[in-house]
Amino acid sequence: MDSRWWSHALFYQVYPRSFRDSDSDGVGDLDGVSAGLDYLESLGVDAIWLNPVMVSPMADHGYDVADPRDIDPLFGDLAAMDRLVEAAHARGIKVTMDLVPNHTSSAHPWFQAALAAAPGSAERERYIFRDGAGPDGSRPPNNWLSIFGGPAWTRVTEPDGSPGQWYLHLFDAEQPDLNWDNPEVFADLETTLRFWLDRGVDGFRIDVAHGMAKPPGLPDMPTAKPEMLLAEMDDDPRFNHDGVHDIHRAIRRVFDDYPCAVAIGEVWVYDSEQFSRYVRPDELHLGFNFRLVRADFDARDIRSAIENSLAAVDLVDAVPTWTLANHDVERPPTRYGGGTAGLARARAMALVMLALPGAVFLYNGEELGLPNVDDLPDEALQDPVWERSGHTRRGRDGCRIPMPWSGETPPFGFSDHPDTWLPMPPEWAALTVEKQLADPASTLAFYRRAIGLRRAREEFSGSAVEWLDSPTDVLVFHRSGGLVCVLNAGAVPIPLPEGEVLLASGPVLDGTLPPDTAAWLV
Ligand code: TEU
Repeated sequence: MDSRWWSHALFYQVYPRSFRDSDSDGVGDLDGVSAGLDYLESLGVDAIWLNPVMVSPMADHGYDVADPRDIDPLFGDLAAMDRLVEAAHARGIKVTMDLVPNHTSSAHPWFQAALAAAPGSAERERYIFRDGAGPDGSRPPNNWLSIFGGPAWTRVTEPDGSPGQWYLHLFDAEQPDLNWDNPEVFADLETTLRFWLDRGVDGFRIDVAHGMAKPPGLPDMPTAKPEMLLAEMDDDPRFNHDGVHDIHRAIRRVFDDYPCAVAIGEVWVYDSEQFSRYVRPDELHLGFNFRLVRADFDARDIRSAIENSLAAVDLVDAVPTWTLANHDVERPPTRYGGGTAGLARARAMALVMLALPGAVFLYNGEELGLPNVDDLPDEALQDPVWERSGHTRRGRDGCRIPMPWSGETPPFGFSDHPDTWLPMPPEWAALTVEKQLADPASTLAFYRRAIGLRRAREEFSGSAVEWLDSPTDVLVFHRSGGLVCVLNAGAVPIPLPEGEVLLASGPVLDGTLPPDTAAWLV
């Protein structure tokens, strides 16, 4: 078996709550994923990345893990996970899980023990507890902010009832940060890694892989503005502390016992050189590079995202990764302007992404061209961001709506339960898998063709990308295997270069490529 299968794989991200519901409770689950495997096989995916399915009170939909070595009953049980891995492997599809090493749930037995123990105890040393500032310790120990809003510290009541210490949580208060200086923390993570890898899981996406290590003394943030995106500042002390690389090396040593498994880090680090450190030969196999996600639909911006992502991995001879969507960001058709133009641009960007060398990540529903759902009523909102930001940020629910499979009315075959965990818009009747499979001009049919060509054609080989001359609003690149990809991000149609059109994301007439459209040529 090819141990570097991931270096050109198409990963399909399954948000388990929203893929398919097998037990009629309105929330997707593992048997639902198994039931969708035929669909994923015909789409042409090589691997699945499952968002967290471990035991969790679901304060952040599974990113608050209370038992990392068991499945949450909402999603099934260990037997359901084993069934999924077996059924996926039978189809040649790998299964990767999500690992959350930066924090646990506040319901984790370790955190409960820490609350019950005294300041300075071994139990508290697994997390980041500090005395408060000010004479009575009533102010947070430093000025760090939670990514979800508000201070990154919460004060506890000591077991004797007195006002107590504060603990650090870079995300929700239900997600206390672990103390990675404590060797027990890595030992437990190693047990978790081996637990799943021994069961046949093919690897992990590692959550907040630029977190974990904290600088000694926990110095203040230089400027603490709310709503700061991660690693937007190079000097943000909350993330990307150098000590994180020792942690990745230790994780990699475990992976090296499983030569076909892959470790993929979520690395919100902008600087190319800084990013490259995470994918050195003894650290992560792959790192999510989010430059393309952040690029506007603008030729210069897109080219710079691609060039920088390639340059970052070139520094250390690693493999690039590409992604346009995930469960944290606005869905592409909406991000690119919405409506017909937004969808056309999302399709064009899919061709750009699928033309590039390396691993590609597709987020469930992206292949259907699903837009963000931005008109959810307040009472439907589930993302902790809504509460923690004091109702100033609506959060990420709009990109997490369940998948429409079939039929004319919600829940569109996703569930037998009329009330899905997030409501589904009635107008998605036009976007169901069923309808799109029957329509050769659908977005789904387009993705299937594109993925099929990427898999089958030899022009999609080679790791070098060369930029060809083009007008300002146009991108043309040549992949060393022979593929040419043209993107028209401008306002007027352009003549296509010489060559046979393999596929286009929109209508190509008389050798011209309309605006908001891309084409593959050989
Ligand atoms: O995301 C970490 C992270 O960086 C995001 O919070 C990101 O900054 C934000 O969503 C951008 O809009 C990971 C998971 O992907 C996310 O779903 C979790 O909420 C978070 O970790 C905490 O575990």
